[in-house]
Amino acid sequence: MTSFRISFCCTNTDPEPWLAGLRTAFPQAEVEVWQPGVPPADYAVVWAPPQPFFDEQPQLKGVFNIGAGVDALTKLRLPSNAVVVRLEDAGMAVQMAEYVCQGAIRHFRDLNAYADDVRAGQWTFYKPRQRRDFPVGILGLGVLGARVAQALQHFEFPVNGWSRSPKALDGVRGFSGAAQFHDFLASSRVLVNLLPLTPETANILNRETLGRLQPGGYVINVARGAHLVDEDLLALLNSGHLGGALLDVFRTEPLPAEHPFWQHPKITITPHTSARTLRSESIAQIAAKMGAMQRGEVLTGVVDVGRGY
Ligand code: NDP
Ligand code: OXD
Repeated sequence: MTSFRISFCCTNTDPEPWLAGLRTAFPQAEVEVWQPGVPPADYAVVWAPPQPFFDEQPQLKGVFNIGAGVDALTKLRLPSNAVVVRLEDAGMAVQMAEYVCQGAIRHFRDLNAYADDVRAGQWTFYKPRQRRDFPVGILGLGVLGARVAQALQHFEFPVNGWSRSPKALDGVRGFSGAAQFHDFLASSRVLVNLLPLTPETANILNRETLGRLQPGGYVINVARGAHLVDEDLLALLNSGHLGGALLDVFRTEPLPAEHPFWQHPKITITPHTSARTLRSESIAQIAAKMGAMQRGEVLTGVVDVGRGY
């Protein structure tokens, strides 16, 4: 195969192990970290690159995102001929399933309250709850949402799912489109957000939508901070309509020190860690797709930039 150039431009990522992995996968390629002024590349491996990166890359054929969500790319001006490809699972789905299951189970089993009591030296019991009273609604039934739906069923929670197009997943009560959104919310007590961030889904977790969840609802946001209207969540937690929230993603990351989420007794936060990009799995997937692209084969995980995901 003829030589080609791969440019690596990933914010907050140690480049060296990625460069080594990509050079092993493509010994014939020149693989370099992007800096202003370097020669333009044929392929790019990126995470949240700056606009000048694309402005200097008119001949890119493929842009490989080292994450599942592409909202940091779709807000930029992208080269018109480049195909944008995202990670599909690559080891993230099982992490997301374990994270969401632990969050739903901690809430359902009152484990945070037990932990507080034990710290206070108290031996207390809470009344067991009925699983049927805790239907879990998943916003987004894509690669990650479908895996989460499957995992929750092992613990016998009723599971609802909402997607843009209708889906038939075993054991999942499916809802789709705007017409079925309110029914989906009214049928759910725990809400898990696994939507991509697009103009249609920004601010989708707000006072009106979260207010439609069954009383005592619990919100697990593992998608993007800009899906959630922070003040609306706080108002619904403080009014008692919502019982708690587990948040992994925030409008500003790291979450600013003065943000009320840090100290709120009903909110648990984690630092965008629910499903980490795993380097070797990701490089293997990117290498397979880049090879397929060079051979002119059809790829999965190609982003519809106009749609936003
Ligand atoms: P997919 O593209 O596979 O799935 C997206 C799902 O959302 C699809 O079911 C899609 O519907 C649905 N959807 C999109 N737009 C709408 C809409 N307007 N109305 C209703 N449904 C809609 O994505 P993944 O499952 O791979 O990833 C989901 C998100 O998870 C990522 O975009 C990212 O933001 C987040 N993420 C967070 C991580 C973390 O560590 N916190 C790690 C990895 C991802 P349809 O099937 O009909 O197209
Ligand atoms: C992703 C993420 O989108 O880590 O992959 O958030």
